[in-house]
Amino acid sequence: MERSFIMIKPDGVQRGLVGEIVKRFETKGFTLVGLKFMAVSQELAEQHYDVHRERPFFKGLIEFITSSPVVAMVWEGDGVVGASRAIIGATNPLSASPGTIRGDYGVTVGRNLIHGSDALETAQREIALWFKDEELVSWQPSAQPWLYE
Ligand code: IDP
Ligand code: MG
Repeated sequence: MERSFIMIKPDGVQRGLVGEIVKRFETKGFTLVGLKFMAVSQELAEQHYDVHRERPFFKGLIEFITSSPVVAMVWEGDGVVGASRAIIGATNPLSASPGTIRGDYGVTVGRNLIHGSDALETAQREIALWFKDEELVSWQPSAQPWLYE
């Protein structure tokens, strides 16, 4: 089944939103298959945001992501990559719809609380970058027959 890489950024952790954010993925019906609370190294941050290396905000973004711990997660489910982007909301929290995580809790693009993979291939790359195979647990939630026909 499809998997996505989701990370609660330092502002989400510092603002005490970990439980609230995890809850949104959990109650939607997605399955948690990996989770770790961690400090992010300069190298990992730069690899993760490699596509933005030439952007003017890159330096500030790396400083922000490495400034304080994050929660790195892998969630599984049908259509989880696209659905996660919808749950998260637009990159700029001021443009993000109410009801989305960024729409409900953020006010500025440089502090937008959470990352979610933007496509299947990106998800595969990011999961491999952040997690070892043995850190991911394949399991069958007992609610599965009540979520999928
Ligand atoms: P996304 O997180 O919604 O996929 P991207 O465009 O991939 O958005 O940008 C990655 C991250 O870089 C954003 O989530 C945000 O933290 C940061 N970022 C993007 N654009 C800006 C900007 O104009 N100023 C400051 N930070 C930005
Ligand atoms: Mg992105």
